[in-house]
Amino acid sequence: MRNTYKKLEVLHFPDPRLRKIAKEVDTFDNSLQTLIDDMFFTMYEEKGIGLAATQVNIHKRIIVIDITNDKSEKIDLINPKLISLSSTKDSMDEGCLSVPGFYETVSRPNQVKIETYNTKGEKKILDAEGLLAVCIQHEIDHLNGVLFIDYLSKLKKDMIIKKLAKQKKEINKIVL
Ligand code: GNR
Ligand code: NI
Repeated sequence: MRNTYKKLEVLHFPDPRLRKIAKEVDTFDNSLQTLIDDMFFTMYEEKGIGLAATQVNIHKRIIVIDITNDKSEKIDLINPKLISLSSTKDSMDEGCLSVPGFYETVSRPNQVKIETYNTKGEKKILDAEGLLAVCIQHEIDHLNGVLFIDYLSKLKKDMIIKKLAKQKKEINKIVL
């Protein structure tokens, strides 16, 4: 473990780089661990419970998650693959570090099983439910260029797009 970490810049919607499809990791080396450490650091700094590499402009299939309040359960997922989804769904309010300030209800399967790799390149199976299951699905979506706002009605999504465009205009006015 190092004692200094890099805070990575998080891309914001509608940045087209958030739509890229991430590629599988094929080399399990020290630089992978370094990237994961920096992703955890960035996620904690931004007060998120998950972060996908896509969000920091790295288009590799890497995810970090910690849904605890005390940074006590770090989960890193490499090349995660959903192998089963429950037919029962649950609705939860979701937010995203790439769509700051917006929280909307999304319905998703409430239990998932994934196949994933650890930093040593060993294959693992993980069963999840509740918030962890939601978070895993939200993050795997990022690796596929999908955002939670894509699940909203056109009306809601358009409203968010309009508000973000307005915010940007206000910021530019101040800068000018
Ligand atoms: O911090 C986050 N909170 C959250 C809440 C409900 C469902 C998903 C999430 S993930 C989000 C961080 C993020 O944007 N990850 O990609
Ligand atoms: Ni997100």
